[in-house]
Amino acid sequence: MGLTIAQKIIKNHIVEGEMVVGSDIGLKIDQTLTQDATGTMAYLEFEAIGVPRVKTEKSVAYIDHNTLQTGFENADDHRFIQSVCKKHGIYFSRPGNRICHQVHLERFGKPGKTLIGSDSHTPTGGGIGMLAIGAGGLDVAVAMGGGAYYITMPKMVKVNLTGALKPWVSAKDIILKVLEVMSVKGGVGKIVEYGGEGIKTLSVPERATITNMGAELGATTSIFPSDEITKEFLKAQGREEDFTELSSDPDAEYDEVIDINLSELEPLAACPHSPDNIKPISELAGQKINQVCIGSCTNSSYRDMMRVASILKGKTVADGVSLSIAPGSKQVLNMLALNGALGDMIAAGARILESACGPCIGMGQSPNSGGISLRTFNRNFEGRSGTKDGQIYLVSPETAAASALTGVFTDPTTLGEEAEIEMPEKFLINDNMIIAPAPVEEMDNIEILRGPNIKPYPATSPLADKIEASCSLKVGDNITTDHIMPAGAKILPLRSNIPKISQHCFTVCDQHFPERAKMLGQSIVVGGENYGQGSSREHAALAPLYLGVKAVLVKSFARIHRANLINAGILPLTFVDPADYEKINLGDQLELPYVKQEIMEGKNITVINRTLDEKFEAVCELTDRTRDIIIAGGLLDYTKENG
Ligand code: MIC
Ligand code: SF4
Repeated sequence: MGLTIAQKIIKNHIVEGEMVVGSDIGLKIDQTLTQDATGTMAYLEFEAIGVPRVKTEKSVAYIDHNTLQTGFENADDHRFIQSVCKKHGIYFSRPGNRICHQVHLERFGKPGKTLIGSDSHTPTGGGIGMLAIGAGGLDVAVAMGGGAYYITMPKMVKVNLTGALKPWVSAKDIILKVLEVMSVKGGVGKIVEYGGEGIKTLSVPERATITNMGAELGATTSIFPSDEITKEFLKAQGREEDFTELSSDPDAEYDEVIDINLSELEPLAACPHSPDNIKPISELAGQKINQVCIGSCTNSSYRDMMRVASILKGKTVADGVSLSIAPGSKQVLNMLALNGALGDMIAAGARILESACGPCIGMGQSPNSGGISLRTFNRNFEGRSGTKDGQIYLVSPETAAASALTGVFTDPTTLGEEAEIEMPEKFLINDNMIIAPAPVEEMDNIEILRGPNIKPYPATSPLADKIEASCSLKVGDNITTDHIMPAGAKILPLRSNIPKISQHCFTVCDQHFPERAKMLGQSIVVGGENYGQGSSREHAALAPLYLGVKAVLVKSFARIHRANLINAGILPLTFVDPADYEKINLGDQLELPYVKQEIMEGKNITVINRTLDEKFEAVCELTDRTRDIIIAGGLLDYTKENG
């Protein structure tokens, strides 16, 4: 039987297990990336593992999230990361070099290689034919130390693209369509591969928009073939030698096929508060808006920015609308500055932001109360913008720019003729903001620079024979990591200080959770479907760990968060019968009397609700390896014990 693109890369990198859907496989990792909001913790973990020099082909640390320096904390983290990189063999992308995924695609991504990153949008690299997967910081630390990265062998979905996009319809509209078809949990346990004649019409940055936002499907990753278009992109980046061709075999088998005719697509929006709540722009047209933000790792390529500049040229942003623009990389910003496009944006009244994640992660530009904000980003979860009642719509750069000029939702297809955007034959290449690590002989002389806000990894303990704990929180379906561990300008600087950041844990859902959990000493959190969707932030597991959460009992989990819970030594349990969700209330006394025995024997977990006098079962699906991790009290302890 022929292989899919992802199966070919997996086959070349598998070091443990078998390529059978549903089984645990270990992959050799060629490249890693971290960003600064998850990076400090990842490097503390790397230090704790005790490997002196990274063992990957290339590891890069980016500074792009915590760029607002309203206190010493973020700057201290940046300094810490830089010193770790120098000592331990990691490339350091300085603040100002911009967003990790965009820069990695431009400068380091290689078709056929494996990449894991401590950020859920790492699958952006799938646009260039990499097997690029988002993971928790600890998984990245282990991979930097030469350890394998474990996933459950996913099913394969093919998205077959036919036809060609109409003018003004763009790659963002394709992924919004896929989200409409598959939903935010439709990709769990799957890799999404793009194919069909339609892909030949899409440049690498457009493909990367699609694989980037594949994270919102809950998919393990998304990937495009590596073809002539990939080669041209690499050539324009001065990296033609990094090209290898990669395609699926003609007889490759897919578990699911989705057909999308690009010619039939129209501009779309993901409406509040979920990336799969899709409506055509034509249906929203005419409604007043307050803010437009253009940028993020989804839509800030040279092509996107040139398109925006061409729409804004000679016009003025509508009265009552704030338009902010953050190009995705220094390369893009510099090219716009040199070719005059930046001038067109400034003249139109755009507020040019530092090229970083910025508003996407609530680092400034929170909309006004109840404000309607159109963003070219990938997530519109409640409260993520920093304004609790903000109404965030995710749209293409074309829709965003057109609407910024009119002050109402505007279908860009009404704009008349679309300007031709030429992809440059050669991008502006200047890697002066990437610092290479020190040579091995000098590493011992390098001092690691720590700030007072950088606190160690929280204390863990091996799995106890039984757990007696109250339910400290009961939440519903689709709880995101932004609910569990909110971000934003005020909280993000605490990413390297778990005791402090844990005071904000779940406060979006229940302000009293942190103090209640602490008071209870140990507790259990109960939730619904797709618990933990969104970010890869392991803080959504480490803060609960610090607050004494022993188990999370839900109807179903999102992939990365479930792995992060296991890494933190917190039991990820699912109800055998989802109806049992009703048999627990906030504050109920719960008991897992035989938990360790049951885990060791691979049995269902007995749960007793002492308050309601109910008894039922939960599942804790573990492989041999994850079972040992849970018993050891988390991946760090396990790695220290097992080398
Ligand atoms: C996000 O988009 O939510 C983030 C911020 O990039 C996160 C990582 C983090 O929380 O630091 C992600 O997507 O993994
Ligand atoms: Fe940054 Fe937003 Fe992309 Fe996350 S989704 S990496 S916060 S730009």
